[in-house]
Amino acid sequence: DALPRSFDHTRYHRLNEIYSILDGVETDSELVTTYVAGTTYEGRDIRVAKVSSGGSKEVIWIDCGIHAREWVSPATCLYILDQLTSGSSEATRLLDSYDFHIMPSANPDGYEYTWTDNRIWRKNRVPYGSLGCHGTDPNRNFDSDFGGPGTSNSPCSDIYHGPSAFSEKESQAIRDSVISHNPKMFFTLHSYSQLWMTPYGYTHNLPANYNEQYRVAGVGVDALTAVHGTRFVYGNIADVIYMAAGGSSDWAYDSAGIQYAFALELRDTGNYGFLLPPDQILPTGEETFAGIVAAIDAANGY
Ligand code: ING
Ligand code: ZN
Repeated sequence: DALPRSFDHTRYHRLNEIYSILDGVETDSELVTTYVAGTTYEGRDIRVAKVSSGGSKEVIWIDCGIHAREWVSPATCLYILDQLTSGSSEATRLLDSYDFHIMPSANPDGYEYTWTDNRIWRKNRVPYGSLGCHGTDPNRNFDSDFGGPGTSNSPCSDIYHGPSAFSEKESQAIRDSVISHNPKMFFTLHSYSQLWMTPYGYTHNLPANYNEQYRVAGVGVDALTAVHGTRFVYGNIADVIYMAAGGSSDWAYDSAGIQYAFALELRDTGNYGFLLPPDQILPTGEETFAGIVAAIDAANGY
């Protein structure tokens, strides 16, 4: 449509650019309001864009960038926000039934650190312990078998679970927003490995509705692959990647009661890894959006 657009999917953005884009779309689009879900240790806002055509509808939750170095994840949240505010017939159809809550940078302190100091930093930046180490892994800090397999109690580890469940502002922000908006579906976007994952990470046991989550994941993957031929593997976290306790999607399913709780690993399979070239932002966004739309429709029984 004729509205000014502030999106640029040809490069990665610093946090202030991401937030300027949110400000721009909030100003330009009647569909968008933003809110602050939390404030980090270093004082940065953790912002969420709510996309809604009015009324109170079922909610779709999408968070990106919980791990700092996975740059294509925030970029993909911005692509999804662009699509949902584009005025397309598909966006209109989706917004007739759903409100979307999109958190493009769930770990802003870590993300900025990857731009200024260490491109492959993963965690947040809170100092813990006597060894001068920084950072808790927010995706080990949820109350889903906290401290269980695939976590570390060392503040120097990349998978440090933190001193207690929900000790961190980043996990608190997701918890509090999710609980208050009660989404029907939960998507958390990581990179890399090309996986569409269902609970659980903390155990090889399967959740009660595993067959249904697996069905919807399969529909999502088929639609994703149809766009550019990108192959994804799907299944439960513990089997398709590794055991990992304290993850957000396990918490979303077990504690928040969300029946569709997916963790996606976007491009690639390791050729570039976290350093995915910016010319892959657009195709990654296109295929991921197609997959998520198909999964939403599949969960609605289409
Ligand atoms: N992978 C995820 C990680 O946190 C994951 C995999 C997802 C584990 C959901 C547990 C729950 O290790 C990356 N690349 O971060
Ligand atoms: Zn990750």
